[in-house]
Amino acid sequence: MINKYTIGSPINTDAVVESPESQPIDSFPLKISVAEQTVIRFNLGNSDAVYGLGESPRGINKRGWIYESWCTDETNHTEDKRALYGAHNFIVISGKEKFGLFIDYPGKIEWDIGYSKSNEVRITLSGSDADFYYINGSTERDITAQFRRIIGKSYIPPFWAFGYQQSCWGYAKQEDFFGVRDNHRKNNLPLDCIYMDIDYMDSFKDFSVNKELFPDFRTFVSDMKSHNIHLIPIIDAGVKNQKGYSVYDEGHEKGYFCTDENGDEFECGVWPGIVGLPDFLNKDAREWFGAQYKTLTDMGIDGFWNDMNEPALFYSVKGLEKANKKLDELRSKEVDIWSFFGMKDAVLGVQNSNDDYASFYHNIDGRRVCHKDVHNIYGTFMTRAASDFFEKEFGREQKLIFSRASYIGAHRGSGIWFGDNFSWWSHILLNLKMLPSVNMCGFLYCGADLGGFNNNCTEDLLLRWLALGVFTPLMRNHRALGTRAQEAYQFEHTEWFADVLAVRYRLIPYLYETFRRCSDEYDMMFRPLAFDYPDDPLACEVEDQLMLGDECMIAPLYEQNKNGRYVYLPEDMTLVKLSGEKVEAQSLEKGLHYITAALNEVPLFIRKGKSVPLAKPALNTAELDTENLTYLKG
Ligand code: MIG
Repeated sequence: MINKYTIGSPINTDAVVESPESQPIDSFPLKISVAEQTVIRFNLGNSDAVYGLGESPRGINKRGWIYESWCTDETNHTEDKRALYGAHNFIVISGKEKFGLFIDYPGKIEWDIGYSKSNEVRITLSGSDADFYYINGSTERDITAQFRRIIGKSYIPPFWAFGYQQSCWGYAKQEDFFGVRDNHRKNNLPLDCIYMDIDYMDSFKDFSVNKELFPDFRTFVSDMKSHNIHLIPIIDAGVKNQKGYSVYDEGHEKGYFCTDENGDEFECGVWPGIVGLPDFLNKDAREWFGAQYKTLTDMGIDGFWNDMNEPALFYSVKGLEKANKKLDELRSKEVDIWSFFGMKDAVLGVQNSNDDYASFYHNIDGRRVCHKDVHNIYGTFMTRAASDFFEKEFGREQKLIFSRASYIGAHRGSGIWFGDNFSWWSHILLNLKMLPSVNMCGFLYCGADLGGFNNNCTEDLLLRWLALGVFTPLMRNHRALGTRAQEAYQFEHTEWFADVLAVRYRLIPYLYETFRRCSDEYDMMFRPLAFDYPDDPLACEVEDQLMLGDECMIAPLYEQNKNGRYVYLPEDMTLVKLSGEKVEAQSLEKGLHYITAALNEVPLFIRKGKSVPLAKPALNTAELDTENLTYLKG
């Protein structure tokens, strides 16, 4: 049962596809004070849990911290953070009383979930007007399914997007890409996609290809495809401000870029230098930007990742001027410790500054709207530009597309990846914890940078991380420029990587079926154990295992120098260790067990009476035999 309540005239975010009639706000079941900043408050029972908030820091149970909905280019996914790249305003309260709450509001929201007062939730919007959806249901899974129904079905990518994918910020020349392909094939390592990061472009100009690096791009793409490798280029939000660059010229002429206080084009700096920010919230501008992808699809490209669309701003031209003035001022004085810190703050403050987000404007159906009031839907509408175009031009499920920034609603046309994590053991666990939360918000096609984006990866870290990534729909190894090479063939025991990656391909028929079913039935692919065993207090506290589909449980190893870990079984299950073609099964009883797994083994727990199909290993999805399957039985 879903009730909707509306305050004022909210901006249409397009998050919801099936909206019930609004009820009078005085019948809203929670304490709500409507003012310049609308606030909702309610109490929690001592043992209530709070689930949701999609792509956020911290635990599966969100209680005990303060979060923000504010899409942020956050390069440090540490516990002290409040926001990452997504703004996913849905929570489920799980206690004696169970309910769901979705706040459809595109500006900033603060979620104090037992941070100021341990038994109180206080949600503060940065404005007043919003739609609120209050959802009653018998279980957490049912409440979530009801919510998922109103936000519409989740995006389904092409089948090949379930293959293993290799990425690196730094691949530039054609030879780099050939090398990645050949080294995988040579070492019996499966691979379906190679990513092209910003270096493939000419001067970081969207929809351009560097001619010196790729003299015949079309042939290059089709050559890769003849080896069953899809190339996936990146597209950044900002369009290089350069006369003579047709995308910029056209956008400028048509007034499709965001404007500043004076109505002039808002100028900010990102990778290409000064850029115009396309006004994706303007329908015409959005259609225009979407159509630009054709330049690359015409050359055989069939997948993209949209980056920097929070939007990330290194600086604005005005912000940089202001900072420089401040530096001049401070420099003219004798430098003491305070002016030193003043300088530091002046410089660091120019990036992703709130002043900048408050100083540019959108044109939404003729209405001039300040960016800060709609910040959280910017990235979604960038990705919508692409996904709408793909659907119109090629039909559903033909193109791979995923985004860094997102709001609920983006899940209908695209996937997401979890941004710039680190090669840290703790980030395997963070990856696991985000999965059920983003699934609750409709994002099924998702995954983290396996092996970690920042810092140097080690062989054991990558193997353990891949043993989780084997289960995530997006299975991509990606790293930052200047970090230690982490392709599977870069390490000592290449055959161990072949063992783990083979398991992915063996599981693809199962994962793909489960994925489709979850999209069709508004279900979660990954669930907290609490959703399946709500009456088992031990299961309800588990933060490092997940239910997968209706058949399995996963419990990856996430600590260095360990051969095993404790796993809690909420019912009798069969533990299977998968490695290459090998399958080792063992029945285990409900309770706590110490299970071991070698670095080349993937542990998987199968529920009693359930079975999981397994294919023969393959080197890419095109060669995968999805007909002749054997079955793992629980
Ligand atoms: O400022 O394109 O999250 O995956 O490799 C960094 C370079 C910009 C951030 C993305 C990352 C990508 C990187 N980008």
